[in-house]
Amino acid sequence: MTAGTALTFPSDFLWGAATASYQIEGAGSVDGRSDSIWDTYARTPGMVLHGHDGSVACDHYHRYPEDVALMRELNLNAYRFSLAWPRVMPDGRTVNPAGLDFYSRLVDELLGAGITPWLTLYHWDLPQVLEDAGGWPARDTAYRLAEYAAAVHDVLGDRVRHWTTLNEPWCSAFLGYAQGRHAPGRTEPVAALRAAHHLLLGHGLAVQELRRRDPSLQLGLTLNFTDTRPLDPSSPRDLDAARRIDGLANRFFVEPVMLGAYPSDVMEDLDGLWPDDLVHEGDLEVISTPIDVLGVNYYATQTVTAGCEPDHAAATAAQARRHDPPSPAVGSEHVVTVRRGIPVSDMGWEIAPEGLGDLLLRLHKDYTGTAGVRLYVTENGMADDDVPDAEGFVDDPRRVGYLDGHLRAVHDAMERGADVGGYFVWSLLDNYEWAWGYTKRFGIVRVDYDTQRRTPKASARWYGAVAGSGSIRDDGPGLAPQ
Ligand code: PNW
Repeated sequence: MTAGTALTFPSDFLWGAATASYQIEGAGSVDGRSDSIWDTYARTPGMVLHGHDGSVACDHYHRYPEDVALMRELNLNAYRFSLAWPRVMPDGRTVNPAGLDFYSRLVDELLGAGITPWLTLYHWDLPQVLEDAGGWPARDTAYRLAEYAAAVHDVLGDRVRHWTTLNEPWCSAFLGYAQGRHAPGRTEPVAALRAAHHLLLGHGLAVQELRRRDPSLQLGLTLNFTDTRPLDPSSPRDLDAARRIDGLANRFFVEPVMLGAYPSDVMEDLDGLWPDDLVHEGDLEVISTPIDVLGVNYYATQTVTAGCEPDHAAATAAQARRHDPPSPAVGSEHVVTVRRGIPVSDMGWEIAPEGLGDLLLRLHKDYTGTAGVRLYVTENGMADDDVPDAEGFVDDPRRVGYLDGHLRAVHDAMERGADVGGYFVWSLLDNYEWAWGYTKRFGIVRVDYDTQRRTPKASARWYGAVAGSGSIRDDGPGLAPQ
């Protein structure tokens, strides 16, 4: 490579891949694991495409040594994974040593391969017993999360330095309890607000518990952010629609954690829905317990318009008449997401790398920079067609272009001052894509679900070379570095 043609990242930059327990592990009833809300949801007819469930998935529970070896071949120096709470505490309260031991073996395997474990406590697989006791809308669940954090720390605290409490609480609360397109499939807008607050409270309690045990841990949470834009920037109604979605999806979560308060405009949007008894004295102090890292999951920009006047009752009634699923945007159900005609992934999500750069700079400037909190891109990637050749190899230039463009945006944001410590591609493996079952493939490694054979795609080769060199080329997207 000639001088000046590489965009180089810092030498301590983390080059990782991410997964989640329910999406890859399988072994649904092995070693004492109980059902999670996703097992129940997937078994409910009509909830998941083709009735797919995670009982086998990528069989990672049994194949983790092979998967860690793959990561090593791809030069990854970090791996983001989550723990299945129903493995660790099948009854929601009592520790199951056999379940926890799996993660101990996984962590040893990673450390042996020189890969930093990046642990997430909760990536959506709540023990069904805790849902039966009220789930996230019940305040008690927040305290259970802190107990679970402590139990995991007892066993892994000597080897794991990076701890994330929650993955994307917006999805857990609003897709799970308002829209019903995620487990547990409830469609109760007020319960979703309760869930959101209790998820954040659980995060704060877990951070306090972990900090008490070891002040030197790197602690944080991962949020999903969408760069939300108005369809017509000159329309006050569309501008209001974009403000509302940005408020509920982005600021509603980051502001209590970083600033110790819910955004006042969102509270106004939720007037009449937000329960008076929800926030107890001291909750926001707990939620804003200092963290070290903020995980950023970014996939797409979102373009919105106001379908009608903002009116919760009228908009939800209209949705029901159209037989649409309820909107996850509680209090802003009149807002409609539209396509603005740019390329989209297999999920129909807009491919817009510049949105990631804008987002990182905004987070750094508005929230994390002054607090000394480091940003990490904890998920970024795309669902793409799956056309394997006879050997099972997938050439996926669109994904290479996507990853290249987004890494370029990260590099640019860092040059403009954002403090970003690493990047985790979603995902290491093709896996169980929630309500889409196995029909959407996000992996840089192809999984043949009949044979469980893993075959690195062209994007894995590309990403492995990037991770190995710590740089991307500066002369256009999609080109493999030398
Ligand atoms: C994230 N949305 O989920 C999750 O963290 C992953 O488990 C998942 O596989 C990945 O992104 C790809 O979907 C999301 O509807 C699911 O806005 C849905 C939404 C956002 C993120």
